Amino acid sequence: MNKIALITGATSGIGKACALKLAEKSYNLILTGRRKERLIALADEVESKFGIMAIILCFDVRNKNEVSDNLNSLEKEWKNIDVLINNAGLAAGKDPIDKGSLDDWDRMIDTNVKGLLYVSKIVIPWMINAKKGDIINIASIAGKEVYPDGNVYCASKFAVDALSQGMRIDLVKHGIRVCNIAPGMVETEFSEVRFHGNKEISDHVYKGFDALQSEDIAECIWFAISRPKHVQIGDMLILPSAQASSTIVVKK
Ligand code: NDP
Ligand code: 8X3
Repeated sequence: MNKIALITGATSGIGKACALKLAEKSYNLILTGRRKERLIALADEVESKFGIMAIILCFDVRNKNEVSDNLNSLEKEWKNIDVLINNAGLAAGKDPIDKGSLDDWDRMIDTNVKGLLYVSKIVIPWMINAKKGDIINIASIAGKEVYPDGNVYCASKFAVDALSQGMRIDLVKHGIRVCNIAPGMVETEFSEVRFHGNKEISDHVYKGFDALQSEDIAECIWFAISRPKHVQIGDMLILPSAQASSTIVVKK
């Protein structure tokens, strides 16, 4: 059987680009997300274009029972996961700390931190058993520096950064590599989600400069996982050339 990658949040953006990149590299895929039609369409696409096998699991990473029921339902050979990409995540809102919504805060913390943990908790023992594996956690530049009105989203991504370090420390003895991926601005559905579907605001975010595309991040992830066994890429900060920090972006 080909190598196997499990990608959370494969219905869009970075997760979808990772699916296409790894299918091109002959990985069999476990594609997860909430939007089933998109998962079906992507599975069909990668199977027909690249001749690999893809299975879909439709669940919300915030729901620990859904996570464990779906992942534990995998057949034994599909539990032999080589690469876990913890990508599902979002920002909800961009408000000063005194104005933020509790619902937005719950959504971000439950998805970006607890969801990542729920998935990892199931997959890590399989990797330990196999004495191998790559875990890719999609953090953010927002997990390296806090910016105005970023408060809770930044906190959730600082948590992902800390979890990447913690996983690396605890899993090194098992031969598992952990890579923290910290992108700057990537043109995906991220801003549409963040601004609750307000296209007028979200369309503006990536205007006036060449934003990163999802494929740029997938390429970096492929670089990390395709290093020889003795090389571990611990952390990558990936920015558009027009971006110097969370708040400094040169726009035309
Ligand atoms: P998209 O909105 O395009 O994709 C987000 C993905 O996450 C979707 O596939 C979505 O699937 C999935 N997702 C969200 N919530 C849940 C949930 N509760 N359960 C299961 N899946 C979920 O955004 P990006 O591709 O940009 O985001 C991917 C990751 O990259 C996120 O962690 C984000 O924080 C991070 N990131 C993004 C940056 C950017 O500028 N775009 C920069 C730095 C980091 P579905 O809705 O079908 O469930
Ligand atoms: C997404 C990048 O700068 O919008 O994590 O927070 S940013």
